[in-house]
Amino acid sequence: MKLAKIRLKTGETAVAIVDVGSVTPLELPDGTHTLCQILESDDAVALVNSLPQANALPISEVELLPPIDQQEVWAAGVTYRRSRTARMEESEAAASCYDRVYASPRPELFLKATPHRVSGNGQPLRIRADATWNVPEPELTLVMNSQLNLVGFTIGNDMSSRDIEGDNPLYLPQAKVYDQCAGIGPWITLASAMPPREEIGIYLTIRRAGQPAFEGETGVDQMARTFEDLIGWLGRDNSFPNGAMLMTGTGVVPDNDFTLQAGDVVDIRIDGIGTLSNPVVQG
Ligand code: DO4
Ligand code: MG
Repeated sequence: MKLAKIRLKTGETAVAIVDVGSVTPLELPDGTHTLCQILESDDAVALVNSLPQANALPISEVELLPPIDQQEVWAAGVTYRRSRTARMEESEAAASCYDRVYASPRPELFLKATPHRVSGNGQPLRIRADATWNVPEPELTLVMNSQLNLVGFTIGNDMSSRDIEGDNPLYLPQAKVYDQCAGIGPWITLASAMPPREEIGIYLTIRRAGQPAFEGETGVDQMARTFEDLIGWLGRDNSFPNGAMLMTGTGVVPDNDFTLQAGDVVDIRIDGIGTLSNPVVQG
């Protein structure tokens, strides 16, 4: 089952079941069930199936909102060999840090975004006005409830300013966290509906003036860590009363001479979920 947050033509927002080409809004009792509350349930599929449903609508008739309520968005770094190599190339000074973190038991984890910095499908993502080398990072994103149970998956775009990060690793929060720095969506696939981890492909296409300017792909089987390991480290002495999302790191990095431009469109497709598409703006 896939669940989306949508805005109807009336302006009302709703949680909806996603099918091929259509969405079915749920009629939530007194508006008391947010997507986040549904994800808290021991059996989200059963809960959703027990709720009254409105008529299905063509997906083209609704606006897809980011499938997030009040969750913090975290990210893991250097979980794929490709990311390790790219970071070591971008920063001579910090090369050994990236090399060490790839192999260390403790992963790199950082706070990526608060909900107001997140863009959903079709909404713009930003490249910083003060950055010169910017890339999208296509990342399978874990959706956890307040107990850090892994309840679903979505697509994340960990927008990154490589010149800022490469200048000094202490600048990482500025390279990663700013307005419209995180794409999340287009919806959440509940865990029971995902393919096995070794069958999940991640595909990135960056379009410029309608033509592919970069294409790349990887598979979650290339990730050096397990989901359980990452969630375990995230939860150490850390509580998430509203749940959390965790981007699991990128295994696709464009060549070093590539930088995003305003007007580019970034499409990230992940098996079992769908495609997250965002236009890029700057400044
Ligand atoms: O260490 C810098 C960030 C790495 C990252 O975001 C990734 O590997 O996806
Ligand atoms: Mg990343």
